[in-house]
Amino acid sequence: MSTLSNRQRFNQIQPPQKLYEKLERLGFGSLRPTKRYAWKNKKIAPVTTTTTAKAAAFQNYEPKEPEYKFPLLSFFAGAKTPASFPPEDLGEIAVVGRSNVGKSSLLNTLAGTTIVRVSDKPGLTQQMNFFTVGKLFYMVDMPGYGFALVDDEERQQWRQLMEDYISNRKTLKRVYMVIDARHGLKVADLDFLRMLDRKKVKFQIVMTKSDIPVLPQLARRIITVQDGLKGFRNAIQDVLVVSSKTGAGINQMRKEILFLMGHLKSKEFYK
Ligand SMILES: Nc1nc2c(ncn2[C@@H]2O[C@H](COP(=O)(O)OP(=O)(O)O)[C@@H](O)[C@H]2O)c(=O)[nH]1
Ligand SMILES: [Mg+2]
Repeated sequence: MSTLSNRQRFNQIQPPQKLYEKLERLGFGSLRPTKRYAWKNKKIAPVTTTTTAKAAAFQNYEPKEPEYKFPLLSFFAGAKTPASFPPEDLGEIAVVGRSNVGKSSLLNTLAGTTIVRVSDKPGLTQQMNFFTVGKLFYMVDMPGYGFALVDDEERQQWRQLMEDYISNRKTLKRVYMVIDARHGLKVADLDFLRMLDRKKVKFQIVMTKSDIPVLPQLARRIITVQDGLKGFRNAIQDVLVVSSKTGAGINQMRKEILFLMGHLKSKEFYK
């Protein structure tokens, strides 16, 4: 029988080297070069002239990702009932998550704007907000769930609206569930994910505020979140890791969304 607390178990997770390498590529910094992480000390290949040395250097060289940008974000419609959803004329992604996890900030950072309302007060997104990204696709900012200050009846109504939307929206390509990198998947999140699974809607987890935990804690959190997704059929197993504050991971998320919406050729995507 294990006598370890959850916290102790969490701290015992040893994230693999390739996860740290991925986080470094995304812009989350790197581990301090201590003995324990000696493998982190490998040097960048020196500039060389002979062909074989050049080839060797090239193997260690990672081409810089192009910078992906979204076209102009504009507010298109706010909806409190299904009757006010805009027509299903473009592909669409929706962002869900608990209140205050950073959904609106994420949409702003993705689009390079400040037009989505961000707040320190939870529960302010009281309707579904549809934004157009140029004429390419819609992004939908959903009301936060698990918000304690609204009464049960109101919460039930929001839940119903979101379920209606998720069940019936033909152009919805993917739901991004935003979670806080410090906390991982909470009961309210799992509950929502089960609903998405029942409705057969593909979803992906986005861990935001990933600038806050120190790197080993962030890496451990990613591992526990991925473990938590194992039972879900409609989960994209890969977790997106981002910070709206520093911009780390944002380029990768833009790239994946543009690809999903059909605006990147697969050749560009898999480069
Ligand atoms: N450090 C940090 N803070 C963030 C990040 N994203 C959002 N926040 C803050 O978290 C709070 C809630 O953000 P908001 O986008 O309104 O959350 P929403 O309720 O899910 O839409 C605000 O005070 C944001 O400034 C992030 O990536 N890093
Ligand atoms: Mg919001």
